[in-house]
Formats: sequence, C-alpha cells, structure tokens
Amino acid sequence: MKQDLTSKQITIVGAGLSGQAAARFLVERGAEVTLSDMRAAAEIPQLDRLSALPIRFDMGGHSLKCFSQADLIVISPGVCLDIEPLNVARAHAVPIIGEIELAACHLDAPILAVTGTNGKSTTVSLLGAALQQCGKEVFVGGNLGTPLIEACAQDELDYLVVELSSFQLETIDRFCPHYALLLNLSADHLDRYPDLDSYYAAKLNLFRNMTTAHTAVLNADDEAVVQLTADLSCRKVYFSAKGSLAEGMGREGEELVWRWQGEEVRFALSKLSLQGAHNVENVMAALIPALIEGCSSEKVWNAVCRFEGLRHRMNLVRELDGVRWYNDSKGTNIGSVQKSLAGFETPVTLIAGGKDKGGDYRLLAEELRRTVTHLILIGEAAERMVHELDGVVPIHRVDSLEQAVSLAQQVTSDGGNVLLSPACSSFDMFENYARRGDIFCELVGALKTGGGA
Ligand code: UMA
Ligand code: ADP
Repeated sequence: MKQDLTSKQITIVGAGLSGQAAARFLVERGAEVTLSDMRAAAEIPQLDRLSALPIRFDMGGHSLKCFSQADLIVISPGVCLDIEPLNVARAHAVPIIGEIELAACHLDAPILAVTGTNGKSTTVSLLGAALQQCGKEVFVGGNLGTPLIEACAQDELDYLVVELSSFQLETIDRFCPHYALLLNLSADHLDRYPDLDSYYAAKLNLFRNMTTAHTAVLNADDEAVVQLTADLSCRKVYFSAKGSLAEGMGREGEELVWRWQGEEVRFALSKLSLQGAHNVENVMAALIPALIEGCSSEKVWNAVCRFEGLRHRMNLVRELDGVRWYNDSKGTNIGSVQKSLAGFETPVTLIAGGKDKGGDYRLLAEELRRTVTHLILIGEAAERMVHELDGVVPIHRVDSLEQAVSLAQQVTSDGGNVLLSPACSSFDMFENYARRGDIFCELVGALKTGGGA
C-alpha cells in the first residue's frame, strides 16, 4: 500500500548505497529526511551527490533525537536491529522498516525474489537476462548492487527481479513476492546472528506473506531448504540437479528436463557458457519462473546459454608461466569456497581470509586436502583459520594481498592454479568484495614472467 510521505519526518540509517537511494526517493515525495550514519561525512563515498537536496545530515554517530522524534525509520541492510538508537525508536513506538519494504510499498510490478546462501547474484542475473530476451521490461537489482528503491524511477516495468540477503529480509513487513526462490542454505553471517537458526529464520521471512496465489521455487537437493519450507502454504516448485522430477526441473544425464502441467521440455547442458555444478543449479532455478510465466523456452534457453558469469566469481584473470590465476573474491563463505575448489582437478594455491564471519573453517579440510598445496592467509580471520586448519595443508600467513600474490607466484608450479576465494567478507581491508577482486586482478596483471616456482 502506497503511503503518503509528504511532510513525514523520516530518519534513514546508513548513508551507503541503500540510504542514499532511499533519501533521494523520500525527498522527491516531500518527506523531511534526516540521513544518519555512524561514519563521518568525509568517509562516506559519493555523499556529495546529495548536497543539493534538502536533507538533514546526522553524521559521525547517531543522535538519539533523530530516532525518538521520527515518524518512520528506514534502515540500511548493514545496520543491526539491536543497536541502541533503534531500541530508543522502539521505546517511542516509531516504526522501523528496511529499504526493501519501503520500495515494495511503492512498486506495482510483480516481484521475483531470490535468496539463499550462495548463487543469488548469478541467479537474478540469469533470470533477468531470460525475461529481457523475451521482450520484458525488467529491473534487476537489490543486494546485487542497485537498491530496489531505484526501480521507483522506472516506468512500465513488467517484473522486478530482486536479490535479497538475510539482512534485507529481517526488516520486511508486508513485502510479498510473486515468486520466491530459495537456492540453498549453509552457514554464513555468524558475526551478525547468534546462531545458524537465526540466520535461516531471516531467510525464511521471505515467505511470510505468500499465499496459494504465489510460488516458491525450491532446491529439492538441499535438506535444510526442504525441511524448513515443508509447511509453506504457497505453491511449491522444485528443482533437482541430482535426478529427474515428475513435476518441476530435473536433470537426466547431460540434459535438464522441465516437466510442467503435462508438458516436457529438454535443454542440452553442453550449450551453457557457465562452468561448474553449482551454476547448473542456478540455471535450473532461474529458468522456472520464466517458463511458468509463459516465456518461450527457446528464447529463455538462448539467454541463459549466452550468460558468461559475473565478475569476481571464478574469473580466469591470467595464465602466466603455466599457472592459471582465478579471481573468486565473491567466495565470501565456507560453502562457496568448497564449491569453487570442487571444480579443480589440478593443484591449487588458495588465497583466503578477511573479515571473520564466524563459520567453521574445519569444513574446508576435505577439499583442501584434495586440491590445495599451499594456503596463504590474510586479514583478521587468519588467526582462527590457522588454528582450525593446522596440519591440513602447508599454511603461510602474510600481511597484505600484495604479499599473498607475490608468495603465491613463488610457491605455485607450472600446471597449477592460484585462486583468491577468501571464505570471508572483505571489510577488514577493503571497501567491498569488488574492490578486493579488482586489486587482486591489478596485482596479478603486474606480475612478471619467471618469478614463480
Ligand atoms: N552504518 C551505520 N550504523 C550502523 C551500521 C552501519 O550508520 O549501525 C552505516 C555505515 O557506516 C555505512 C552504511 O551504514 O556508511 C552502509 O550501509 P550498508 O552496509 O547497508 O551498505 P549499502 O551501501 O547500503 O549496501 C547494501 C548492501 N550491503 C550490505 O548488506 C552489507 C549491499 O550488499 C547491496 O548491494 C546494497 O545495499 C544495495 O541493495 C553488499 C553485501 O555485502 C553486496 N551484502 C551482503 C552479502 O552479499 O553477503 C549481505
Ligand atoms: P551470492 O550472490 O549468493 O553471493 P554469487 O552468484 O555471487 O552468489 O556467487 C558467489 C560464489 O558462490 C561463487 O563464486 C561460487 O563460488 C559460489 N556459488 C555460486 N552459486 C552457488 C550455488 N548454487 N551453490 C553453492 N555455491 C555457489
């Protein structure tokens, strides 16, 4: 339901991408906006782009009166719900919502939402490309990078394809997608959640308002996904990369098989540009809403096959002296690094570490023993990783990504691989995972031949 925002006192918490986009939207609708951030203005990228707008800035900390006296508080995903200023707001009965909830209240097109621990960005991009190939006007964004609220500036959209993180799902209220894709569940963000159940509960919030008129697209091979969605009242459609399904998207040998309402369509996997077993799962999930919505299976498949993958996800950066260097900076949790390592048949020097998110690094031991000859660690998590992986493979601890790249060149032999797949977020040393990946690519690009093992 669209709210009248004119003259409403609205405090936005966090002046990053989401906060700045929300501020622009709210000012345009006549709200009286305060933008509050714990960082000083000078530390916040691109804040100057808002300087011409009538916004009050509360920077370098959160002033409690901006919270107690507001009509509404809109929070950015990186803001934890238990910070003191939000407790003050709750004590004054001020409603608190996230940018996603605010956006969804002001958007009309059907929402196709994607969540899960891994594969979200790839899947939303695949789904967006598939729908666009069929002539649809589509917004593709959310956690992927463009805040959903920016879709309010676009006219005549057919679909909103939105990646949602657990953080964003904590603060939805009436948000209700037409399709909700849950790709998989494994440990992540345990620096924000007290335990795994709380993290999974945030993810499952996605389904809270869905009814029989809506569709959940679910991974039949993921035990946690199947168990935790058993009681949903909406329609459930499954995909399985492990076998065939009587109804839904299954796999038979080198073909995907879509069986739906008495029809069958087959897709040859050999045509896909994307590599890796995990990407087959992403493709399966992305195809389902497009096919149910009546898009041509041929067009959808062409779009999916052409998609070559997103930057910072297992990209080959360079081959030098017989060593292949890969950038997987978006490998920010243990499950994703396991999948990335599983794709290698030749020895790997793995560069990992960063901001610790509290997972169990011992889960990496099996894949490390199989493929990794040297583990080079950076960042805050290095200490715990050394402790938990002691004796599994040779470990080297260094102080910077530059040192890690230089050491990787020295210890990796012809025929081997160097992989940056950190299993951690980047915020201890970099602005974000993309910056970390870009710096890695620059360092690798500058290496000279003959510096290796
Ligand atoms: N801040 C406060 N008070 C707090 C906490 C944070 O003022 O208590 C301020 C910080 O000082 C900073 C601002 O909040 O200036 C940052 O807000 P944010 O962390 O929500 O970041 P945004 O720039 O708004 O980007 C967010 C998502 N970031 C996070 O969830 C951490 C982006 O996902 C997303 O692309 C963007 O909204 C648009 O929707 C990034 C991410 O790392 C890619 N996501 C995590 C992940 O994928 O694992 C969940
Ligand atoms: P997300 O947006 O959920 O972080 P991405 O599509 O950006 O996911 O992929 C990030 C990393 O996660 C990839 O580099 C890959 O290692 C891993 N990954 C991608 N898809 C899957 C999947 N379906 N299952 C497990 N791991 C995956």
